[in-house]
Amino acid sequence: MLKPQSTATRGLINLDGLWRFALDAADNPQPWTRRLPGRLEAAVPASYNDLFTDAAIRDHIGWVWYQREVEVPLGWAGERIVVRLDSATHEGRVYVGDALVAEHVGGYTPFAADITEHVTPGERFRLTVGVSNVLTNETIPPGKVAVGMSGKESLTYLHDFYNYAGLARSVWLCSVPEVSVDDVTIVTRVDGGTGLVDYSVDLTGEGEVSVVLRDEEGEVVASAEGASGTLTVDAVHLWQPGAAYLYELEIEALADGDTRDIYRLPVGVRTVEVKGAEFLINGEPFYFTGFGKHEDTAVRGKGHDDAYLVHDFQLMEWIGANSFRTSHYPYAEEVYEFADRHGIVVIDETAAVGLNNEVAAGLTGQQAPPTFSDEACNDASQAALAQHVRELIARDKNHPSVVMWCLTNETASNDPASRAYFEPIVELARELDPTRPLTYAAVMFANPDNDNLADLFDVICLNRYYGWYVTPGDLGTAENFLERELRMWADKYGKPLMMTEYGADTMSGMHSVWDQPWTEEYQDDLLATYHRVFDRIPEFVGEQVWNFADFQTSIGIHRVDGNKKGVFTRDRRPKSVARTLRKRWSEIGTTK
Ligand code: GCB
Repeated sequence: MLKPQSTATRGLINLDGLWRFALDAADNPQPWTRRLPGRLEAAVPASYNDLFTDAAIRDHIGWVWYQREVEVPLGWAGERIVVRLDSATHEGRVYVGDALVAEHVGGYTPFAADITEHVTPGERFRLTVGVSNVLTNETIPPGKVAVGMSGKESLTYLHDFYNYAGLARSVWLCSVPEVSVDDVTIVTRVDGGTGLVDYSVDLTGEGEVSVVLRDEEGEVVASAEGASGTLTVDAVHLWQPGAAYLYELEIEALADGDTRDIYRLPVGVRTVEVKGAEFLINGEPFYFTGFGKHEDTAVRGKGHDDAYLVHDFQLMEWIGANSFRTSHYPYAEEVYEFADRHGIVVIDETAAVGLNNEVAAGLTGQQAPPTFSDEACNDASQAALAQHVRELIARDKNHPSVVMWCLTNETASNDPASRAYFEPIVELARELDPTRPLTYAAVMFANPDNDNLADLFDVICLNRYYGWYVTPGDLGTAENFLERELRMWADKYGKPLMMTEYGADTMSGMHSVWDQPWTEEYQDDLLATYHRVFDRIPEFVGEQVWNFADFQTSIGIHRVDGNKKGVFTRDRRPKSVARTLRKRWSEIGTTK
């Protein structure tokens, strides 16, 4: 479903705010059939975990319930009425009154239900949403409910960021006309100074389509009739990294000559291409600077927040970053819209993180059970990832800021079995979007000799921790190891290479005159070491530091109240390295 919007033909009510909240409980079966017990209220959008002081809520495994009353406007009679959840992490069930109207698995993509049959304009209804935080080997990302010796259940997973859950994004009630715009696909091309906007519109119901393209001043620059076609924009103003420009496509659905629906979409005209070892945006070599990020703040967890959105982008601009990766899951749609408007380049990543049993084993010293097996990443997990890729590309395909899909973070690509699992996923992504390059972020166990996936992708992204997990405290050896490895990748594949993770945990305020891991100086020196190497490799097209900000993790002996590899603290104060990056990235700009 297209992102809901309010136009002359569409009504939109935001259902964010305080909802009644309760944990699932054996003594309250079918909680959607009545008012939730107790007095707890949860904020939407927000993860529920850190809102309450009760450990039983934070550590709860399974379903929780959100509930509120909703009144349908009288004026919506005759329209289709839809409830849309921007996400429910990780599984959602939506009830209108006693009726189940939607079920969705996958915590970071939207879903909707047509509830016209269940509601009456002018009347109120009870909206109940169940959300489960459970991860299994067949969810993306995977996880496991384990029972400890005391009989207590715990949820384990192979990614380090905390498993925040709940309604972390907005919930909407929408009215949509019978004849309406169901989907739009935009592909842009450039021919000299002329922009070509290929559009294709799907309608619900029988009708005709007419489209108008306006520039930022509101002047019509092109128009057309028909469900698909190409709009020609003379003297096109391109969407450029650091210099966004958005046209607006107005799509009108008509029936019997009358306007039935209007939907508007921002359009950035730009091209993306990988040529040899270069990553080209609008035909010009682009060098990525920036971060792997997280959706993570105190109290809200993964809850979307416009204030943090604005502030994070301000900090990225201040530091000279031109891009970020949505590590390790699709972010709230508002984030991409903001990037579109502000010329920030996005590598859009799936939630396929932790598909690698060796990562946990590497830390425990144990032998890892195989990642690609009936017990772990099996056919059902692959089908879940395929569905997730479909939902991600359907949701984000029209954002000019999105220049590449990252299909997985740190899977076991050193395992030959990874190929059979990922080859169909790569084919699917190429079929769904033939216009954008594909990548994956390769784990440190995968090197040019044992990796089984690199040839399937357009850009090789590496996550490397020389000087941290490998040779901690010894940056001289780290520099040698890094350079040797990067040259091997470059020589073997001749594809663009970039670093999507490098960094060091750093306690803000800790200092030393020596090479001491955890100090601010060490973070600065480690990054400088990497930068010297990057600057010596011609195939190198980008550097994204791990991480933009400190973030919450599950409990672990190598984590001090979370992962501290942020260039900013969790409350967004710069560590010393921020000024070093600011100098380097401001000089680089968009091309090196
Ligand atoms: C990685 C992961 C990232 C972790 C990071 C770390 O390789 O991709 O999610 O947070 O290492 O700091 O350990």
